[in-house]
Amino acid sequence: MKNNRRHFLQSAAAVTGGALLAGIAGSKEAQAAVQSGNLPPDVPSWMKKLGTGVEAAPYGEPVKYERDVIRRNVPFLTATTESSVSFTPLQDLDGVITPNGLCFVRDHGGTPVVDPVQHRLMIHGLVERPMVYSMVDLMRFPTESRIYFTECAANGGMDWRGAQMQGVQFSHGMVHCCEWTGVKLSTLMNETGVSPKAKWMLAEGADAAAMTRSIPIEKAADDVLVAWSQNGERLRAENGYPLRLVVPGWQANTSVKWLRRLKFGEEPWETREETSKYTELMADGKALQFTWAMLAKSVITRPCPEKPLAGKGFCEVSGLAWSGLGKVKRVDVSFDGGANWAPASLQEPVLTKSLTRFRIPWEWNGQLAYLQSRVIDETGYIQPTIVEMRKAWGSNAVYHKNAIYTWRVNQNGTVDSVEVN
Ligand SMILES: Nc1nc2c(c(=O)[nH]1)N[C@H]1C(S)=C(S)[C@@H](COP(=O)(O)O)O[C@H]1N2
Ligand SMILES: [Mo]
Repeated sequence: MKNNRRHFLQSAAAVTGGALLAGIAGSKEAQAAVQSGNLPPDVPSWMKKLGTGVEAAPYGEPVKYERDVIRRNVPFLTATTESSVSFTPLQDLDGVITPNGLCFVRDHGGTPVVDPVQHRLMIHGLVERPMVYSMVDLMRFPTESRIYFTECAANGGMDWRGAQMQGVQFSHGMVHCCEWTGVKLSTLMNETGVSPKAKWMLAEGADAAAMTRSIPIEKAADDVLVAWSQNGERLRAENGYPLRLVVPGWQANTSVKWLRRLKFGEEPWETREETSKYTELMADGKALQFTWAMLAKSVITRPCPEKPLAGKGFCEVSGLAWSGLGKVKRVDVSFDGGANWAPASLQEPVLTKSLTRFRIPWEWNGQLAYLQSRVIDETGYIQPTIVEMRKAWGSNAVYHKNAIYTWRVNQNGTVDSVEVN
């Protein structure tokens, strides 16, 4: 184990010298392509005629070669496609922003198609000036754009009792990270004159599930957005068009989509989604309620089962880390199942409650390896091991699993999801 670490440090030093990169050039595919006549020194077929005109794609789509970069679902997870979830293909993404068409979708009653002209947001309860806003009204307020991750509380829940999801798309893909634009909820709270007596806010969606959650007033007044844009364009129907709540760092269930009503009151409403669901049954038979923040988590997205290693030698290990409590401070990576750790580099800027990309160079010697990542956030919270989690949460839990995750790299370069404890 100690030797592994020394080996790692040596290879990282060699990489900065650039010498190892020579080993990457000239893959078998590249050699084969040269034979086809479509690569240098030949002039490829697509250089011999004009390309398509700009009007061919008034709204751009990915090229046909990227057709398998899609959201996917797990048939055994949910009974119907209306109450279901499709997962973000984390293995195919770079950087931290999730493209709109690839953001995981979790619907409890299907995606409604809401007419923005008819849509209204009602604000009432303990307020001085109850209001019903149209989309045109809302869009006249001062706006903000903020980058936040959104993670379903159930992300990773299928692996609570042992590794079973063969792939990062399904083990970690109930998270996305977008630049949201809208009006700060605090602006609307000032505008409607929320009473000092109000301690809670109810948010209700305009879908068939009428998804409804209670949110404490301190959070509502802090960093919550009432958003109509996602990565620069209007929301996608499945992510809440024309209006959604964005509750940074908290379980995504509180980020109510198709937002139609906000009510202020003195007590939580004890809705279905905060009593029979989204509570955590502990070992003693009691349940935790209102487990809001998504605690720090990280995962290596390359390599992973969907992205095996191409060959021995240099390999950049890359992944994502996030914390619902603030910024990512550090990510460590282990190549030997947690015996030794080395710090990864973090892509700047590191933003609060956003996905953060980490990277670390690795020299793979063709041997079995157990890759893990471990995040520490700015509050000092350290991502726990699965053993620590089970000790704290018992074995009934489903939500909020944020344990360190392990990829076993096999000698043939394939990658499996395993549990190390
Ligand atoms: N109105 C409404 N809002 C909702 C839901 C829903 O079913 N209806 N699902 C919630 C859950 S459980 C999650 S994880 C997030 C998912 O957001 P996304 O579909 O934009 O990824 O939306 C939340 N907001
Ligand atoms: Mo969720």
